[in-house]
Amino acid sequence: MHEVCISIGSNMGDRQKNCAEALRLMQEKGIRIIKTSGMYETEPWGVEDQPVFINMAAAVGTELGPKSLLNELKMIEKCMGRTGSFKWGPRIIDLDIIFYDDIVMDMPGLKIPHNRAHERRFVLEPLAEIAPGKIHPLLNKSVKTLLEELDNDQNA
Ligand code: PH2
Ligand code: MG
Ligand code: MG
Repeated sequence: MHEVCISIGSNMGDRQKNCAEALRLMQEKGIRIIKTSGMYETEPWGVEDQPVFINMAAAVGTELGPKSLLNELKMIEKCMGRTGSFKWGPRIIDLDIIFYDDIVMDMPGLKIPHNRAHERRFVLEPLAEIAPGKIHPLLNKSVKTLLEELDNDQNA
């Protein structure tokens, strides 16, 4: 079984319910939910003029390869009513693969680790709750360390 860290976000509709529903749908598709963080209300990053987000993290177990898992997650997003918004725009649900075992891959549409995870508090903070010791395979630093570095960065 492969261990995958997923970042979950929503800033439209009933945000808590959307995150919970995404977890339920993952489970329904045979993705094992190992651990989940609490839900965090976070200020929008990138495009600031949009509703605040709920973000959380989940550690899951799956036999699916990275690409198949991504397809399943995209199907869940679509099934929950996500439509094509603009980049960093508002969404009902967003399911991002942050880490997949210790894999490093760079394909069009799928970069693992997620290419901006280490710069984003809304990703690192929930993740640090459930997997503080997880090592970023490119930066060779733990999630906890990356979050601390972000805390110390005046510009973050
Ligand atoms: N997702 C984005 C862009 N900005 N900001 C917050 N706070 N949380 C998100 O999940 C988020 C964001 C694009 O995926
Ligand atoms: Mg995202
Ligand atoms: Mg996404």
